[in-house]
Amino acid sequence: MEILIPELGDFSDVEVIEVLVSEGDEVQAEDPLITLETDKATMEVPSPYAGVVKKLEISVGDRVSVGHQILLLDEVEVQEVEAAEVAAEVAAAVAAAEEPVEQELATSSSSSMEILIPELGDFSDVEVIEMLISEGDEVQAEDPLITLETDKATMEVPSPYSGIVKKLEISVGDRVSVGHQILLLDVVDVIDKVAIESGNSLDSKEEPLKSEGHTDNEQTLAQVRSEEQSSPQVLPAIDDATFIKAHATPSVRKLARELGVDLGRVVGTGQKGRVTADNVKAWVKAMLQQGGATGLPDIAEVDFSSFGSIDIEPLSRIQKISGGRLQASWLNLPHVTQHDEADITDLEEIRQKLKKSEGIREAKVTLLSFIVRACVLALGEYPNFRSSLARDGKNLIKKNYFHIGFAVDTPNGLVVPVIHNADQMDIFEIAASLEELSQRAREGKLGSKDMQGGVFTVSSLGGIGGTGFTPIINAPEVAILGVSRSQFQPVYENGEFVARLILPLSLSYDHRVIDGAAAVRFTTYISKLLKDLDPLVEGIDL
Ligand code: CAO
Repeated sequence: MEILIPELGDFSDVEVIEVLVSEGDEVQAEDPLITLETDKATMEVPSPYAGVVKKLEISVGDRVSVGHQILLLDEVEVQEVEAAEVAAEVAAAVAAAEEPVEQELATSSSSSMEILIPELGDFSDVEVIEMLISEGDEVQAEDPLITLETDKATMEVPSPYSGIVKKLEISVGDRVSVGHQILLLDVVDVIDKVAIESGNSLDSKEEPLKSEGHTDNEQTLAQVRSEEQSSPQVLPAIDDATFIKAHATPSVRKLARELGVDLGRVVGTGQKGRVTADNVKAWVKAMLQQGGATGLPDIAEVDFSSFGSIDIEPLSRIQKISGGRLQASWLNLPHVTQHDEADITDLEEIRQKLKKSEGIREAKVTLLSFIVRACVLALGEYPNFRSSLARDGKNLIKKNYFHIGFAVDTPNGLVVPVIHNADQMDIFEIAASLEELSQRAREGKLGSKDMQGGVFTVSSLGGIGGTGFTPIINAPEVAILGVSRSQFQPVYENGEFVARLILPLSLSYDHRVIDGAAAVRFTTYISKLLKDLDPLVEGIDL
């Protein structure tokens, strides 16, 4: 049977961002098959029938419209779940995502506002299954207030305003429809009459329920539950503010809620950093193995305001993403840092000459350009440094390409753009690439491809200062080179002390993959390249 893209409301030419099934997979009716993304919302297309996927006809990145073939399905048993009904459901979700939902509001007093159930598409008389706030709580605009459940979906209702919950008017088990009062809010910050775009609120949180459980999920769930009984509080509590903002599809959100996973903590490896179901399951497994969020006792929460005045500043999106990744790397990879030094006296002399020789090439040749080139050569000599450990821990994946990431400090946080095929570039091309990528990084104009595919990362703090540091490996890479500030130092040569410009290097490596001897060979090789120069300046007319 050909399974086709159903009616998509006003949308056409929509991008496929995830294919959730593979050939040979058995699917149940209503299992999600693919995820589509418009500029307003992501949506999953469920299977109208149970069966076995015979042949996939689309892949990630394809653009599709109604009637486009998704796959061929071998029917197991045709449980007619009316294709029309499924199509209508998708269309309703899409239509709601497109139209801004105006939140009704009525003023009950000068500062309190009635917050009402917004438009719910085709749904009415829907059950309240979770109250996410209590009286006295402070909420920010778009924080989730309650969770509703129909027989098809769960959805969270966000707050249209920031404020303090004065009085709750509903409770778990109540059945509500559009216009029903949720609570009275003492509004702190009314930014005009806010229209919440449901693409960012309701529909992006719609979570289709699966009629049939996934054995995998059930097993993990059972594991978590039995673990919870023996050691309560294995998983950290869900932070609704970060949960709601996490980049994930509705079914992954649903799975995370079921498992009690704080989605904001899970590092996504899907397209554009999206959290996948596998990420959620792997995170839960890791938590269970470690016996807790970090295997460490939690840090006590302190009411800082009781000691004096405080300000609260939200982290930027980049800080939240990179924070999660850095923590994951720090906790999962056994880091060792090898410190070393390179004599760059002659290199600096040549670099200064190159800088002055106007018109030689466009880009300014920075020290970092030479370091990147030295890393490329060292990675050629020591391939394990451009490998990754397979997830099962049994194989080393060696990469035959030389894409080098480098850390850039931007006003919004740390980002790591990648110079692709740096081995095919001379020093000027590397310099130009560094300049162009760091410029775009600072302007927030990097695309996801600019930050993907790296095999090794360089983090240079030398322009700022420092004598050494411990860089955190950009996992799943296995090593990162930290560079600190060069200084003239006395070096004993031929019976006397001479002033030489010395550059401190700090190589952090994953000790599961690289042993100490290999690490020091690697840094020695880089030091030698930076000192002896020949391979670095090959082809440059000095
Ligand atoms: N030692 C001494 N001086 C150095 C130096 C070093 N290792 N590296 C750079 N400098 C000096 C040079 O004098 C240079 O000027 P000239 O080239 O004109 O002589 C000056 O610093 C400025 O360098 P730059 O900014 O032009 O180039 P860069 O290659 O040093 O830096 C970049 C580029 C993108 C790495 C940098 O802007 C940056 O963002 N660094 C921070 C990275 C970071 O945050 N890492 C930490 C990650 S973990 O939290």
